[in-house]
Amino acid sequence: MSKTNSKQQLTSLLFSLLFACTSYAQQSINVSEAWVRIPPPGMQMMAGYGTFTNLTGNTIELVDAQSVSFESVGFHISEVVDGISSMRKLDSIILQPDEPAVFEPGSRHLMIYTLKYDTQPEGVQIDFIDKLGATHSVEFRFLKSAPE
Ligand SMILES: [Cu+2]
Repeated sequence: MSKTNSKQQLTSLLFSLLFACTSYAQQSINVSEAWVRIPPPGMQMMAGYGTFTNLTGNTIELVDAQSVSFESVGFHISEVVDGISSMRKLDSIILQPDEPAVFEPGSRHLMIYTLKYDTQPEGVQIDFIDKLGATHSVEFRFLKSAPE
C-alpha cells in the first residue's frame, strides 16, 4: 500500500466519522409507529399518530408541523366534555427527555388536511419545527389501522 493511499483512507475515515457524528446530532427526535390513517374515499381530513421520543438531554418544544404532501398539519387533542367528543388545537408539544409523548386515536393526534396527490403514496414525510427553529423530519406510513 502506498503512502498516498493510506493517507486517503485516513482522510475518508475521518470524513465518515464526521458525517456519522453530524447525522447523529440531527437525530434528536425519534417517532416510533408513525402512521397516518387512510381516510375514507372523498375525505380530506386525516389523523396521524406515533410515539415521539426526545433523544437529547434538553426539552424540545415543537411549535409547528408541515409537509410538502399535505395542505396542512397541526397538533390536536380529542376530548370528551359532558359526554360530547370534540377536538381542540394544541399550540405546541413539549417533549421532555426520557418522557415519550404518545399520539394515539382518541387522544393527541396530528390533524392533517388534504393530500396533494391523486394517488396515495405508501408514506409521507412530515417536518416538525421546534421553538429554536430546527426542523425534525419524520416518515409516516399510510395504514388502515394502528400498526401491530
Ligand atoms: Cu383533530
